[in-house]
Amino acid sequence: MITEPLIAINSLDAVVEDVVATTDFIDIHTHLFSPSLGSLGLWGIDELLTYHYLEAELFRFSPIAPEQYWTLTKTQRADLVWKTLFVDNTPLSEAARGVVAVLSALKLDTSAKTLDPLRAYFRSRNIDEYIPHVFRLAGITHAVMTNDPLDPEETALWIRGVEPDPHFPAAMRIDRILNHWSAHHAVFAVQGYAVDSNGNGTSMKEVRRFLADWISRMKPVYMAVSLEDTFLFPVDDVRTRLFREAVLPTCREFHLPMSLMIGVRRQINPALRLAGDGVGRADMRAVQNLALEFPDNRFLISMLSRENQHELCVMARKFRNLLPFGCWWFLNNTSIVEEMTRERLEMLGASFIPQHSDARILEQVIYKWRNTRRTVGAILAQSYKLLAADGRSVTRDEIQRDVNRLFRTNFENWIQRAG
Ligand code: RAT
Ligand code: ZN
Repeated sequence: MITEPLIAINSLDAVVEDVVATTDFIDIHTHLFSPSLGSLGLWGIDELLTYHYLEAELFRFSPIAPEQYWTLTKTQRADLVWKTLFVDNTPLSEAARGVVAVLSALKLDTSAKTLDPLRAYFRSRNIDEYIPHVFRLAGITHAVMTNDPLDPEETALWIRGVEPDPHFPAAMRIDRILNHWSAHHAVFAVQGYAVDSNGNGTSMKEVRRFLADWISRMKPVYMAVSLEDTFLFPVDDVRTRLFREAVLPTCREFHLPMSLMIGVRRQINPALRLAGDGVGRADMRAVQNLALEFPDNRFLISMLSRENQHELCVMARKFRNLLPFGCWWFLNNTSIVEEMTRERLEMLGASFIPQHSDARILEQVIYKWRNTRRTVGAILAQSYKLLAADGRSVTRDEIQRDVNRLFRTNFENWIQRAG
């Protein structure tokens, strides 16, 4: 019998780096769209530069007023961001460095003085060949979308019929239902569902019918919501009833996990539009109460505040129906990803999902996954070194098994497990 060799401590960095580099990942939360959803999908240099993470940074370096910025065309905005953050200043931030990494991976000029040559490159791409090329550069096989059944632009496309794309699984995002019932319940009526403003009468039954209809249309791999830092459960409100009587029973009926992304403070500076959201520490008792009351539901959980990360690990040790995932949004910076990943490995072993990209623009998956491989790979190698120093060396197969779990099969099992 041939036995796999044990990896010597001084080879661990190289072996882990190689395993991480050669394993295809699943990107479990993005804002990308399949080509079948047409113009919703964003890509190219103008979109990359007008990413809201960079717009927030623009206003720190440029005197332009947000109101004036929004009057510019997208091309003018991209020019201003490029000049401000990439020519007049060094692109040191994570989001700015990301654009550089994308251009470099595509073999484009990272120090261009004007955007014209870059625009010409992106214009000449054929999207059907370009998407697989970008996925290959990013080392991913799937990008899970974020699909809103109450977004007028998106619903029109789904109702007309969307060709399912195996590389872009859908995720049904129900913020408008759970967070803004009073503003959106009327749209249910337009789609033919009998609900009222208080969520009484037939409302819960009709929301279930609505969700079931959209599940059959979108075939989502999970349902999702983002929740504010002040989110509490249970309380005496429509949202608690929606969770209890419509959303979570539907998840159970269709064997779908529920993804909760908690801790956002929406629109703390509305003048910045999409870039105007902030973060706050949340009360983890809401997660505890959900996990305890609904043992037959599976939850994907991402907390936005750094201060909630340790509590989330403790919570996941108590409730097997919680699967922590990602270093979300403001946490997706090398220093914080390092800290969170180390903490999660120490407390949960390989029973979590280290990262998702949250990409809004196609090419961002290149830099976001490159960063993840670099940062998480080094931390994983360090864990194996400690294990070896304490008396147990590992084989390449074992490393491969862990990397598969972290970046593929924990998710696959979570979405496939019945009940
Ligand atoms: O990371 C982001 O791009 C945010 O604007 C949000 O979209 C966040 O990821 C979310 O899904 O709500
Ligand atoms: Zn997101």
